[in-house]
Amino acid sequence: MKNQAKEVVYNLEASKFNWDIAPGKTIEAWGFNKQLPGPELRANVGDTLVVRLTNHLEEPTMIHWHGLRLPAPMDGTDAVQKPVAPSEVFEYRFVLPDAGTFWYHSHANETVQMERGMYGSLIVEDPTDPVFDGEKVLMIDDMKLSPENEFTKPGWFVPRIVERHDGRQGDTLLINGKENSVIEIAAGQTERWRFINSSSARYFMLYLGGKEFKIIGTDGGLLEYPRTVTEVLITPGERVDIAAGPFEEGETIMMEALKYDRSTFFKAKRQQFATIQVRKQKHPLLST
Ligand SMILES: [Cu+2]
Repeated sequence: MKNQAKEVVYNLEASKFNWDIAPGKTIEAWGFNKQLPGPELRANVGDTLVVRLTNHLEEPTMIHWHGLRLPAPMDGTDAVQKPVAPSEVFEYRFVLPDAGTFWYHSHANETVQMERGMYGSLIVEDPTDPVFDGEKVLMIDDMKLSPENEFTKPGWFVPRIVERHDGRQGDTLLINGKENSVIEIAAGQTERWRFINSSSARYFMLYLGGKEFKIIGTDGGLLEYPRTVTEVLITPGERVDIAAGPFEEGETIMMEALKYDRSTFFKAKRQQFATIQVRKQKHPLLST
């Protein structure tokens, strides 16, 4: 059966909204469709992606399509596009020439807009992609918040020079917009996990408690051969697809970022981002 190229349409509404990064911990986020990250966009290679952006913010915005090959006027930077003014609508429309893990983010006043959550994933599938038992998209981010859960201004707490040198790195660690999230996988399953580093400065050395996993894809799509490792570096903007599992029932595995020294003022340290919980094996005869 041959796949027909089609038009895939999404509406993205940019606005401010309250978002719980943890129970009782609410931030004023800026984002798309009142979600953090914004909606996951999915299409097949060869499809035409149509995204209608409506700007409900009080300032201009626009969307950059990170990692995609597309016509310059659709690329969403101020070099090629007039920013979308408040209450205006802009339609992005382009063909998806490559399969892989991509993402989108604001490219206007990024230090504010991106930091507050204006990003999401774009997954381009190929019918010939390897098949797994499941798939997850995991967007890595960090936020720099005050004890009152407000976004700190540059120069708050740390001198401006530090942020200028190191980049803005916060101690609120998020996977898909949540602190300390629990990621579930059934025992015996192997899943494709698509990691996207949407932070502005964090070098994320992915580590799953010493468990081996396979790197199957990177920014350029699938690798020719998978590579088995216990850690992999994912730099800001970068994507890494891994095959995770199989794990044993009842296992609890920490998803951590190992320390990675990139000569910053502050010493790099090992940090926990999420917990992986391995659930009961799916029964092949009972599953639908
Ligand atoms: Cu980008």
